[in-house]
Amino acid sequence: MVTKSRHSDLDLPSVDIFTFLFKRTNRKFPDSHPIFRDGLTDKTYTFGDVQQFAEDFGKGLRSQYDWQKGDVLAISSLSDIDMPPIIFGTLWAGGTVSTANPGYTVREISHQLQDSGAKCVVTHYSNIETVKEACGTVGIADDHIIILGDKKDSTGRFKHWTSVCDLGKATRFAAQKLDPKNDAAFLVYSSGTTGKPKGVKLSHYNITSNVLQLQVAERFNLTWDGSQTTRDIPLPEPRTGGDKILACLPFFHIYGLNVLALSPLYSGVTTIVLSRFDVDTWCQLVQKHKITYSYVVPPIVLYLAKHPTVSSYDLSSLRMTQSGAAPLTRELIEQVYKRLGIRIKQGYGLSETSPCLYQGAWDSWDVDIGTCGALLPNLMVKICEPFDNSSGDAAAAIPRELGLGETGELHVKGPNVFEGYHGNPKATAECLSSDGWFRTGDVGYINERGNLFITDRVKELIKYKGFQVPPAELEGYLVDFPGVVDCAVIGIYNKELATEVPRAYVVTENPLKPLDIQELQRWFSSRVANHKKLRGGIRLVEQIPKNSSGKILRKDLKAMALAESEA
Ligand code: 4UV
Repeated sequence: MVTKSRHSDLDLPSVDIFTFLFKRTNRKFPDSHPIFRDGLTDKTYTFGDVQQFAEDFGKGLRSQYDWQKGDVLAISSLSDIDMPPIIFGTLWAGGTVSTANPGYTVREISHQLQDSGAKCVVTHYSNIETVKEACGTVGIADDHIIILGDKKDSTGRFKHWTSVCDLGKATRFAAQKLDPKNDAAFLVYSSGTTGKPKGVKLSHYNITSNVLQLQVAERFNLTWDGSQTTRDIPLPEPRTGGDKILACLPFFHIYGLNVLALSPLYSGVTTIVLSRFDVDTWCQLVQKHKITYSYVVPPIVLYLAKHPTVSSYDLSSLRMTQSGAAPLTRELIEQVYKRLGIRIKQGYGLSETSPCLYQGAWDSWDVDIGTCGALLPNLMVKICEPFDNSSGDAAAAIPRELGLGETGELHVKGPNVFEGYHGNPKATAECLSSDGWFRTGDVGYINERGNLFITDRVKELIKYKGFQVPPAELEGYLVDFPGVVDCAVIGIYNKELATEVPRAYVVTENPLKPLDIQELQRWFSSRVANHKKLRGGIRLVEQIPKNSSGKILRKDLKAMALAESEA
């Protein structure tokens, strides 16, 4: 059964992101309105600053690097208020932005630089050695590495981002003409339903649509000046200014990129940027800035429920909090509300959907607690019987549709569904049908109020604290260890951390000569980013369960893990 969103369809403009955000005629807030503020230094960029720096940076790219439409700029950095001008400047110059986790090892970042065909890389000074080495392996010269942060490079080999802006000030270029539905604005990396990370091509139209879909989902509750009177949950008195968002999620992940680095420029909500979450600083900033809204992930919710430090702060300014990127139990949401009076709703989406698909509502927060909320406007959904399509074309295999309340795989269709995987038509065909239906790889059901419950996944993906951990990538590393002949990685849920953690099952060449597990752990940890470490441990097994075509039976391994935990 195909279900349409209960919201009326929006009239979605086909326009590039720069024009959409900076040239719109119905903007209510002035250029001088503060949009991004650094949580630690209080350095602030107004809307006008972001636009000016973006244009300067874009012109600098064109004059300095002969920037052409479609060129890719990669950013490997924690969240920083200098990132939005760089992102919008790259888009202004007709480029595509590819964000990368700064915790990546040289091997991981090299893969993304190579696959995306990046021409330039932006990074923070603290990460320069890793990025430089990775650039060396893919042939990007030092003078195509641009540095963020206060420290300037004295060798002149790297460009500081402000020097690129300075170069832009002196030059005259017009913004590039773009095809919003076909030109890629972002290339973010996701493992999708199977295999290693792939570049998810998100067009300008995908992103602008999702920004507008989100505004409706928040029912225009978020306000820049505190003047609206129709909000579901009033601003705390005195209403000094409007809402304030605390941005503690990384801009390099699609969730933070959309809701924290882009959407505030549309809504005008002042966003306080915290580059690295720690519970004390988060609480201090909520108290200091009277934060009214924060986007979080389930492990942060766990801190709010349990951490002793939290109750020593005044967090009463928080009107709403949204958790997403991984499952969250109703029990934990209720604990937080009971302890602190903080409301938590949930959102659900994927890199491939720009990302938001479902959002909890403000007005029915208490009724819908624990669900992922309702479908955003302009979207259609169907719940289908899960099917194995690893060898085929999503259009050829027609899955059986299920009814309301039945549990199955979620398929969605709408303006924020991606264009396909970069340079990988096979992977695209496995999940995106020719008539636009995208299979998410997530399993769930929809209740009679239209709210979504995610209950499982049919795809391989593991989520550690909201970050993607692709099992196939980890398995690829493990078989390189001397003595390992086969392996499989699964996610197991760790209740104390409120997240999945990866666990490896390993077959050794000679069962009579056991592997040194600690050595394997050390060796493995040096090859992967922190979030991919095998925190669920390594287990030696005689064989990996597989079906007749050699596909790993991960469900059997999950059953083994469950039996072990219950023993
Ligand atoms: O591709 P990705 O890393 O993307 C994300 C996106 C998170 C979002 C998106 C919109 C929101 O409004 C929001 O609050 C959070 O994480 O990973 C996509 C996979 O993450 C799982 C699910 O398996 C997706 O396929 N996931 C995302 N949100 C949820 C979730 C959720 N609320 N509950 C359970 N799993």
